[in-house]
Amino acid sequence: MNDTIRSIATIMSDLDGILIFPHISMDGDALGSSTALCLALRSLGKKAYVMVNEPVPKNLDFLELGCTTEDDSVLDDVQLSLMLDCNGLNRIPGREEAWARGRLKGCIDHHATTSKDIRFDFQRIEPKSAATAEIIYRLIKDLRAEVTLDIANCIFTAITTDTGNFQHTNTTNRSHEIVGHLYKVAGFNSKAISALIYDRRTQGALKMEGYVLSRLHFYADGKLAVGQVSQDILDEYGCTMDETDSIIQRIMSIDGVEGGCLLKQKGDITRVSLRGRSYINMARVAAGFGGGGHFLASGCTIDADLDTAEKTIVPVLISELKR
Ligand SMILES: [Mn+2]
Repeated sequence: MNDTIRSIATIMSDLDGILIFPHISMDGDALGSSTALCLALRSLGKKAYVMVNEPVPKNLDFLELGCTTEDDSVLDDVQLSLMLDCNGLNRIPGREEAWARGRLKGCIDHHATTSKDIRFDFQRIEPKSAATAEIIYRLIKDLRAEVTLDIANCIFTAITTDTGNFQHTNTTNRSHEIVGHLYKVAGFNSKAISALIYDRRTQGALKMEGYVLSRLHFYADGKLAVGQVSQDILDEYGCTMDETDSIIQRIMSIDGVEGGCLLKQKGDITRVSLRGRSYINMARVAAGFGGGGHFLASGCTIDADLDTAEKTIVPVLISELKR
């Protein structure tokens, strides 16, 4: 059962000491939604932090804004632990203890794959929202907090990244409408923010991307494309894993590709990014490996090296293509 945004605003108005939890491998929506809400709560005189256990990605450094912390004991009294852009403990690994500190537990998300490991005191899950930030923007309005320039930048980043710059099928009238409102915030400059997000790549990152793209494996008459990113390749070009995020979009730009899969070495295991063009159910594929996500964009982890992971997931992807 979904709670209304208004009722969530009413509950939160009476609370102080709020820890916000974005999902692991935070992206523009997870961090942007979290920071936007954190700033709004602080503007209302409340103590709030975004609880993380990994560094903020380089291209999103302008969204940090003094909100993130890795310190479990940053607040004496946690009245609310709030999950954003995710809805299960498997999405906040390493932060379970901090999560448990909240006397109330809440969740605001747009992922349809829900986990049943937590009983939330309130929740709102809108699978039709392109970004969690579309819910957060309305919540900030209902909290009667001002949408400042910093908050506008957070919301814009969240929506532009989760919609693939307004190109994915999740983009709606409302995505544009909310962004339309952001243009009215004094100082808002979408070009400048887009340049911060998308146009700060290194020469090495482009070369690494070229290396990976020139070695794609194609299956099912070219309908499935699989790429591999090893730690060695990242090291050779002086890159970090968060610089591989754009590769999957490049894969999906190939004519005829219905399913894209990028395998990324993380120590002894492989992280998997999955994208679909129109009909392949990538949420189901990811769920089969203990991961999660959306119908056309999901992710999971396979406890194996890159080649073994590829041999494991390719048959699943091929059979999903045929369903
Ligand atoms: Mn999201």
